[in-house]
Amino acid sequence: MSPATNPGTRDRLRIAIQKNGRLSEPARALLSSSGLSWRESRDKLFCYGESLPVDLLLVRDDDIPGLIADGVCDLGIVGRNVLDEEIDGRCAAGRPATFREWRALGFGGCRLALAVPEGWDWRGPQQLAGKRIATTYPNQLRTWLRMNQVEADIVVLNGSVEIAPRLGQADAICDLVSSGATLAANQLKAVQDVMHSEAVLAGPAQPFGDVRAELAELLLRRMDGVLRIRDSKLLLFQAPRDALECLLQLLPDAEPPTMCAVDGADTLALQALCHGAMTWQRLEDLKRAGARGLMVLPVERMLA
Ligand code: PRT
Ligand code: ZN
Repeated sequence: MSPATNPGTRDRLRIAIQKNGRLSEPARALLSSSGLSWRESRDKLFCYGESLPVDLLLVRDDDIPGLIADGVCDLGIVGRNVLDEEIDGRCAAGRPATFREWRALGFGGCRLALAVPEGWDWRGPQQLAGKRIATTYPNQLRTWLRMNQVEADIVVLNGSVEIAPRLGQADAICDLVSSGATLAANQLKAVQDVMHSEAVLAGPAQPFGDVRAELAELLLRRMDGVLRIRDSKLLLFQAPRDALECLLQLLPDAEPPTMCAVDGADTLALQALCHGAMTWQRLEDLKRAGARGLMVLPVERMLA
């Protein structure tokens, strides 16, 4: 059960995911909701697909673009920040990437942002001219600086970027931000977004020429089914017929509901697939508008 390295034709699909980290659990959850199950190798580096011929390679996220480029893996789940950094780097070196983003996956959201000391009065990108900017994303920062016609020094660090200004290594930083707590703890403020990131499915720029094409298509179809209904809920309720118009206005994110008459013709039983959050506030609004017996059910999967 070891991962034979054969970049040519293969009859199994191999997907690289992060071994440990922010994206590992959600990536596994998405793949298992898409119907995959595996047997894990003893060294926990490889998972052999049991339900479908789709195996997993568990790696560091930074290695995923290279593994796809080298044909060791067919697909990968990785942050767009990591993927674009590799793509920008390869373009700058005059060897365009042979892989690309296939799908945005809706988890692992964050942004790559420029941040400066809190005391700075930010007036725009030109303020960075001649300054030193610390980052682990030099290629994307270089692209952004070029687009904004700013000449600045890029200080490449492997980690702990947020403390570089305090250590005197840099004047500003370009780093990932999600809640902003790390910046605040280091007396920095985000002033400019460089890119928005989330986990993405990455794959080759060219289609597969063998059975992997069908497997990838099947997987994408299933993933799309899972992603489409990720925040969706099935709403069941009854309502007087004359309240229908008002109730439907409160459900702008719902698919056209299925209805049937109960108690003669005056009361309707409705079932609607809603794509937005079904909060208590919304349920109370629906109740006030005449809905009764409201029930919110999770939706596990959907095949259109
Ligand atoms: O070991 P390996 O190399 O695989 O893992 P890693 O340590 O490089 O990656 P990991 O697990 O930290 O992150 C994996 C991916 O998660 C990243 O590439 C992003 O796509 C995504 N992601 C989402 C984040 C964040 N949010 C995030 N907040 N990655 C890192 N951070 C860090 C950020 O660098 C900063 O240090 O969290 C800190 C900021 O967080 P806030 O909430 O204080 O703003
Ligand atoms: Zn990493």
